[in-house]
Amino acid sequence: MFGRLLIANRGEIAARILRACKTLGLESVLIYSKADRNAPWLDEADTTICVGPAAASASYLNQDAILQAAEQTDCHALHPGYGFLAENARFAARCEQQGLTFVGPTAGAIRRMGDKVSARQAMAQAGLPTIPGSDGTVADAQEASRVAQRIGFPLLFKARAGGGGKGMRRCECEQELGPAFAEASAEAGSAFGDPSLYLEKVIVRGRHIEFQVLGDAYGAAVHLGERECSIQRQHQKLVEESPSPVLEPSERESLGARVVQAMCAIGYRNAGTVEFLRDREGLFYFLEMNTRLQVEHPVTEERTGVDIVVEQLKIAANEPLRIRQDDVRFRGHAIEFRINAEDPTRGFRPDPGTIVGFDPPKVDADGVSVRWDSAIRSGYRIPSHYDSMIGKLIVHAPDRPLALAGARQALASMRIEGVQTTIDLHRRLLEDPGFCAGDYDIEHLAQSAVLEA
Ligand code: MV4
Repeated sequence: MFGRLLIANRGEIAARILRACKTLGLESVLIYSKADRNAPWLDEADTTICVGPAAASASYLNQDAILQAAEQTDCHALHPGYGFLAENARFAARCEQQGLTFVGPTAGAIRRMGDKVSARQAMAQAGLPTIPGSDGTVADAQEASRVAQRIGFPLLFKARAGGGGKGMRRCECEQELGPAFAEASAEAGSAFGDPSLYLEKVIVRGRHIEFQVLGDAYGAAVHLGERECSIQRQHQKLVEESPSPVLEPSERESLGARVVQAMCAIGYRNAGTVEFLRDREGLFYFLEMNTRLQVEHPVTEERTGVDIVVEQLKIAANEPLRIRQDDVRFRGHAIEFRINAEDPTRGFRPDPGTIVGFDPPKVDADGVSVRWDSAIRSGYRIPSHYDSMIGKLIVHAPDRPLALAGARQALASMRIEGVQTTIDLHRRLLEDPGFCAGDYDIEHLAQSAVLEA
């Protein structure tokens, strides 16, 4: 294991990575911006170092400042967390050039999966089903029209450099292709600096189901099962659970095996997530691969008992994976609720401010546990410069009905005062018949009464 780790992130994930350092007896250095100088998660670090002013572009995204901080504090490795620089291939390459181990996949794997066209090609070649669509990018509406004749409507233009829904346009018919191409291309160009587009057939009312994987430096890989993340709003996930209410154990085994095979085929190293859309007939299609630790990783940790961050650190230190696929056991049901400081009466826009009262979630039921991944406390002032997520409530129970009952208890017991949050939304979701029955898809939340505050 390396000697000292730079944690290049903030908030709950900085606290989470710090916890993994303690588990491994690893020294840690935490970076922070001026806006975070009194932040609660800094208290636990061995060393802290300021990397710049409040604006993320000047601090948590400031590659030069972060690389210099690593050098100054004599760190041997860097964990990027999620967001910020976690999927920046150039940054990963710069770390390695400096002799700093990037805790994540190689720069090459990040680049390959960040390009959604090459990701699709790589995964198709590695044996995963992909959504019918164009071979590579489409140059203009004429080419799109030829693809449409082959695969039919509705179609989606997607950005090659995309993800998160930016640069996506849906077309119902031939006449829409021209304007949709122009809009999607312009949006992709300004958002990603790359206007290239590709086409896919629309999967209507799909479910978003993703597999967690781990791969080591010696070509071994395992999967840790799936998470269902279909409860989302404007491409922001709000609830994630495992198992998916619609995945049979035999399907988990067969799809999981294909995912592992694909990871071996591309030589994937460290933690990753392979996303699928499941259509209404139950068919799975590869969507994207995320080459980072994800926000919702605790759902998998609760269900498998594997500490994913500890595994990431061991893999980065060139230790072989000790987990064998046959040893991975899936226990009970885990569900995560993202608690964001957002105002439901104002379209869930971020509601930063000072937390003046805080009671953590509690549950008292046999076999039911709560986990609260957060770095807030009473008196904490949420800066306006960053993401609005302030904590994650994770409930683990023997089965889904008990997990939902535990979640109702936990959400009733917790209290955050001073800012508006998504707590009430989750309380209403737990009364929604479709959600409670496990009968939902990516459009469910928008079409339910849950958002009506
Ligand atoms: C799709 C799709 C339907 N059909 N692709 C949204 C963001 C990007 N990651 C991919 N996305 C989608 N791609 C085809 N061919 C529907 C979505 C989509 C979505 C996917 C996963 C989770 C939430 C979503 C919300 C809206 C749209």
